Amino acid sequence: MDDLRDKYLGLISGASDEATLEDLRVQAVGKKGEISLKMRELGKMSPEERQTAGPALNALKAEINSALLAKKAALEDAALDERLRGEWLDVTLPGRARRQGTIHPISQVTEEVTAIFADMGFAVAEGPQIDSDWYNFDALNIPGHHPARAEMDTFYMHRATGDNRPPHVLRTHTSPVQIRTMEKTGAPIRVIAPGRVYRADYDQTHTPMFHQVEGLAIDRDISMANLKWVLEEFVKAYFEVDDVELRFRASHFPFTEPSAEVDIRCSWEEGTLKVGEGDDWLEILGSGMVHPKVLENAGVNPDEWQGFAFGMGIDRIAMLKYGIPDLRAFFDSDLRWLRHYGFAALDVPTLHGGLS
Ligand code: 2U9
Repeated sequence: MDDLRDKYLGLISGASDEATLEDLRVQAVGKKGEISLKMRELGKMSPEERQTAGPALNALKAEINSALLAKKAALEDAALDERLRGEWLDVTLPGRARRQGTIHPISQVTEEVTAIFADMGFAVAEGPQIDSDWYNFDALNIPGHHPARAEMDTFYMHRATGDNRPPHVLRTHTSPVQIRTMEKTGAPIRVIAPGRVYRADYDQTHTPMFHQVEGLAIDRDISMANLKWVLEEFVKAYFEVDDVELRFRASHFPFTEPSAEVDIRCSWEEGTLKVGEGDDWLEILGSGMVHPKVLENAGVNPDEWQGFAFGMGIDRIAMLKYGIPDLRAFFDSDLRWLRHYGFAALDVPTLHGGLS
């Protein structure tokens, strides 16, 4: 038994991995291991011999088992130490500067415009970018033969030959969103609808996709005076000036009557726009009182309700405020341009925290 103890304790202490340890366990204390075989021999012994050999064998088995467990724990500790040595890192090293993304001027301006109108009680409405020609044209009092349809350079969605249903289009303005809002909630309404719009046009001042924000306020007694106040408040907040002067020029849109284009007093000094002073006028948006036919088309009774609507180009007002010279660069994804004109992430525009 002393030989067995010396042999296995020596082998266990010299084992260098868990697999060797397992082999040793099977050899020593496994079912057919040396100690188990010795235990089977107890039956052939005299009762006196059995009385000393039995407990001694049990003690040896227990000693080998605990040596196996202790060695296993030691091997696991050594493996962990080895891994930790490999994974060591110096937490006192300075952090590596990472390139940070920026907020695109169009996203920034959309947020700014939203914050300003939200402060005046306008909610944001959204809708599909592909819509039926009813929502994009007919409901807005633009019938099939109307020149405005041709003027808008519409992208028509392809239909299979023989499919005679009316076509769908990429929306040419966000106005279908307001039609859907009127249908869904009825009057009164105060919403703005910012989003992408599409027209087949590409030159220095036009891109086939651009962004608009339109507004709609419907109530029992809304007038052009309310429109003027809302637009004045908007222009002051957006351009961050205390005073502005607005000029309404008579215009024509199929969906508003009367209609007006709105200019703001400004000056250009060395190519820099100053709003609220000077001898120039800058056109920034179109507006008017919603045409009774449009209200009717959207299920709002024009004998009971009336309201104003306006529309402006987000890309254009972004260029004006932030001095961005070329519209097409907005959509080039040029990293240098994005870093130059982009805004800090997480710096959310609010009226109290500053817009820009
Ligand atoms: C409904 C009723 C009326 C929205 C309006 C304009 C005038 C307008 C242009 C500005 C620059 C488009 O991006 S732009 O080229 N928009 O001049 N938009 S009134 O009138 C509506 C909209 C929805 C139901």
